[in-house]
Amino acid sequence: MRETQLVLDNWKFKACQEKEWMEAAVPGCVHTDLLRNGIIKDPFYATNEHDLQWIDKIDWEYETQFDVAGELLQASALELVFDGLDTYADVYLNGQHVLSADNMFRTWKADVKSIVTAANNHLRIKFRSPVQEDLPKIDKLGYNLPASNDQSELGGLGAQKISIFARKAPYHYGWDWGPRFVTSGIWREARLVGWSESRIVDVHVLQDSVTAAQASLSVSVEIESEESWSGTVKISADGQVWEQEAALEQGSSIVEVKAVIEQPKLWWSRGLGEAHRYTFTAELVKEEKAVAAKSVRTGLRSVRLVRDKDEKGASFYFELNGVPVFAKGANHIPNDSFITDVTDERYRHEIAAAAESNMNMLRVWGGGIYEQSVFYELCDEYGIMVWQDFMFACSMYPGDEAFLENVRLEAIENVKRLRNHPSIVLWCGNNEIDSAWAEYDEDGGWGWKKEYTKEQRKVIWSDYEAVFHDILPEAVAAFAPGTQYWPSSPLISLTGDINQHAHPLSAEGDIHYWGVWHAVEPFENYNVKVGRFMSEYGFQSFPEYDTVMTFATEQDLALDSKVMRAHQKNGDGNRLIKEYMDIYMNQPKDFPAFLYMSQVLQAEAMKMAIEAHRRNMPYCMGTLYWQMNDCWPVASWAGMDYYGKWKAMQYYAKRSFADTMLSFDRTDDGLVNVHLVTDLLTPIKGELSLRLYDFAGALIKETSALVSMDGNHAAVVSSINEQEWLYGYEAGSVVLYAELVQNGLLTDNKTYYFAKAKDQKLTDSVISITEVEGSNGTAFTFAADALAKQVWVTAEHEGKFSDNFFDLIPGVAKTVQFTHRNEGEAAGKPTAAGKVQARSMIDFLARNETV
Ligand code: BMA
Repeated sequence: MRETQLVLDNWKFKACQEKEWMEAAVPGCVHTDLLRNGIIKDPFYATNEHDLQWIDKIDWEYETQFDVAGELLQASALELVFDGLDTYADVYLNGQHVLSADNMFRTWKADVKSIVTAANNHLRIKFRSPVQEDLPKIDKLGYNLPASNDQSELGGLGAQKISIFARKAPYHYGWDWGPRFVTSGIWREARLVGWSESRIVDVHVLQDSVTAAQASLSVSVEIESEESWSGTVKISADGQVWEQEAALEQGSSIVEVKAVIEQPKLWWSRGLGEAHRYTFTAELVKEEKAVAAKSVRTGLRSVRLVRDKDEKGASFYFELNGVPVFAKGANHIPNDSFITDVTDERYRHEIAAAAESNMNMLRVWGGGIYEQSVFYELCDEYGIMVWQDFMFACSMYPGDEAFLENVRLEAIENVKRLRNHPSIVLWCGNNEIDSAWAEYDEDGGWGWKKEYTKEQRKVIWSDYEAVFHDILPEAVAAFAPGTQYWPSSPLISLTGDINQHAHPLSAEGDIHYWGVWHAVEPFENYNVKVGRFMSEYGFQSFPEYDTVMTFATEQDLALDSKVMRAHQKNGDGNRLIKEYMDIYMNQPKDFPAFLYMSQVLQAEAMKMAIEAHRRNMPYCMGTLYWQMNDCWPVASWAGMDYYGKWKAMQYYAKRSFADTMLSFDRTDDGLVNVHLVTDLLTPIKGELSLRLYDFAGALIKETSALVSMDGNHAAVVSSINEQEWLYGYEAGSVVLYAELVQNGLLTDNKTYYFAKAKDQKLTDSVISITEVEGSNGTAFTFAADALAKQVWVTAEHEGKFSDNFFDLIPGVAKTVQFTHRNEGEAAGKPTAAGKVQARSMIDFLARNETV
């Protein structure tokens, strides 16, 4: 009998102390069920978060009833399977305790063959409060462990940080962009699974060697059998078949089948080629009949993290199918505080946005979850490489035997679950713990060590080493051999001395550069603090007005209002945005204008950082900004807000990540350099034009030249002398425009300003909007009669434009396309935008300011 299953639904839930049952949605959690039943108000609205902290202090229970019919009832093995229980759960079937769970990242199973009956099976799950469960562990340990982002105070727990005890998404306890909602519930599918004789539990396509000529694979098929038997294990893919005779023992066995594909279609990251995927199907054949089957999808590629010593330090880059790839992308956090609210469409919206923004990598950051399978499937499909953290961030963890064993099983299960995804190119132990603790640098790190005695420090560090230097790498080596493991991000390398811990000027390893923002360094430092691989850096902004209005009223629209403060989780955040805005920009005329300007400020900062990193290729080979997305509507470092709306920065990132890009910088002796950067492998040959315009659109000076450059390369292709070009003109009234044309087609263009934004003499400008003929309201051309900066185009319908927040030079028009955001057929296709509006910086400035 083939494996059959019954997905368990029709759940009810209640607080253990209450009598009344209410309807529940599974997968889901207590918070979303309470909201659906009208018991609580929208957790994201105003300051509601503060009033909902009681939920995690009490126990909750879920129950359902189910009948089992036909084949499933006949199955000789019956198993209850939970893909995710959050977190401390006791499960009872027909009154019998069948399992207890204590890790939301693991799968929980129980043999229930002897308990299940044909009708009215009663399944009950009790979720013990994670707070009550873990509070006593602090006393037992004798001290608090550091957990910088755990908002224990908001949760009514004072300084008691309990997040470190639970193998539960760290961000549930709050973060510097996220609310504190410590959920409980059945967060992934629950089902009854039946099988008889034999079944295939897992198929792993191990890629022993992959080149353009040949892929040599070892396909491991994990089989569970009730009795011993012999037969054939058959693998098929793309019309080819490989077979292996097998004599199976009773119980669990692994059969390995060797497979070779000549001239395979390789899996490439976006920009370098097709992200081709193969489906491999494994079958167990007994007496010429297939008795069990399972298919997996994977892509064939070779990937290597290259850390070769060089004259400056050591390289840090990913080599995909033999090609050094410059990694462009962002850090991903969970898309919602209530992860089961994230539909597949929302995942697609995010990954499609990454691809559209010319990214090729996302980092699944360690304070969230090992993502849902759909996330990785989309990354496979769009050619987005994944830097995968294990779920540990900004904290020290306990190291008792039970905890370590729990972590070991969690690591094995997740590595096994995700190992066929070609997108995953690296597993990383944790986020920022090596540098925060800084074991070998007495005065380094975040000051954590000082809180502990010598003996305590010894224990804490050896517990750290057990997890991140032993258990996790062992799980990767054993279950995804050949996959790179990196102990902590950032890190120089595992030297066991002071040279281990990363700092913003390390010439080896990866870097989180937070000098701009947390340490209030000037944006210009992005040009200087460039490492081999920039895995984090960022700058905050506010979401747009419409998003703010989903949680605030007109009365709340002030930076220091209670509501706006509740939607800013970084203590210094609002002050920092103000401070940097005062330095770099003019005064906004009102609060909505402030929101717009905060986005432009962030976008300009990120453009500087990204382009500096790319100009420094191949010294620097990766740039992942903090952060891609939001988990609720909030002021944060995200480029896309909670509703998936692109902030100014997302459009800027799209331009600065363009596979072939022009970029300017200025040397101290007054040269303005035009850099050309390309990630494409084909050489560049084209005409580079430079034009100097005044803000009214008069062409002052022009030059053009043929330029050529190798593929996968960065170089200065032109330099101009600022003084010469500006002679007789005011720096604040002119703009330099560069354009690269290849074979008659525009490859890229960029503008450069000689004066800081504050000193630019903007004037009123009328922006004309013309619908492109025949586009049915989906494409528009914009033109301005005086220079218009950061033109923000909005549409009546929900969706986005192919470009936005761009500068318009009079005479240099711009055409953009509108795509509607909706599910199904029309998704991502051009549709009518409805009424279109265009505003630019001048419209948001306080009029009494220098404009
Ligand atoms: C980095 C991240 C997060 C944090 C962000 C902004 O350190 O790893 O912990 O949200 O900075 O402070």
